[in-house]
Amino acid sequence: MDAAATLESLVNLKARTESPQGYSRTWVPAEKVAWATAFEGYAPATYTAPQVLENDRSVRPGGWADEADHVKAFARRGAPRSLTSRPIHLDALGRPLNPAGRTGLMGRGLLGKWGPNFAADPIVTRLNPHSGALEMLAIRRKDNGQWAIPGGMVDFGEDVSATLAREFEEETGVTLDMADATLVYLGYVDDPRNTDHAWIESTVKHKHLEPGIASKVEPVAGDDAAAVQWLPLTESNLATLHASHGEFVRRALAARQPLTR
Ligand code: RP5
Repeated sequence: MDAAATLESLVNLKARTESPQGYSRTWVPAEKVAWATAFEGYAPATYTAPQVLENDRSVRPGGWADEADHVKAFARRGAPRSLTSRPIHLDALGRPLNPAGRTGLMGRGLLGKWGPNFAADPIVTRLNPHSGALEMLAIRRKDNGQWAIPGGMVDFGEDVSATLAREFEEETGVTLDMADATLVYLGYVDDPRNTDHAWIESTVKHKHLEPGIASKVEPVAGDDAAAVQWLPLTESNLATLHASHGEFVRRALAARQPLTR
């Protein structure tokens, strides 16, 4: 399987139809999502959340966001580059354009960086010791109440394999070596926070726990999670996972070897 195969074909379903607090999206019909398709009068609002502006790392030590001025940000850290190695196109003002097309909102919204914001998503599965059902250790997100892979954002300068293990531990309380996990996806995430100028790209890895290891796992929800549990990977659960997480799990399961109890 091509781990870098993109999910841009989802035409920003969640990035057009879900609006976190502060977002006021212009409606973009599916057939007008592609930048190559003319959309006369398309002039959505511009929004960058106050907490993003407060975390401008050029003025705040330890800040996690770019400067408000994208030209200054790129002068400091270089032009934005995608995990997929595909070129990132710029608009007339030099702002990076969402590779999946229009979202109905300009600016960075809740995302710190102009262009791609890198995340890491650890999919950890087991077979239920009683029912034999395949399950994933999942968290319920505090921001939208949806079940999700316990992933998170890559810190400045952090190695992505360190992010996978760190986020998994922060969200679930479980320490796990992710070095031998299998890469299942690399690229665009249809996240509700995406805008025309800022979006999430993730490195997704899968690790299946054998019964001896899985039985020792004692999950506890971290500060960022409302709840944590072994979630049965039924079609209905996959369909309601946060962002593109259902598709990530489908890809992980399609790539796996047959599992034994
Ligand atoms: C998702 O948001 C990514 O796939 C990742 O799971 C997550 C990162 O954002 P936070 O959990 O840090 O808010 O789209």
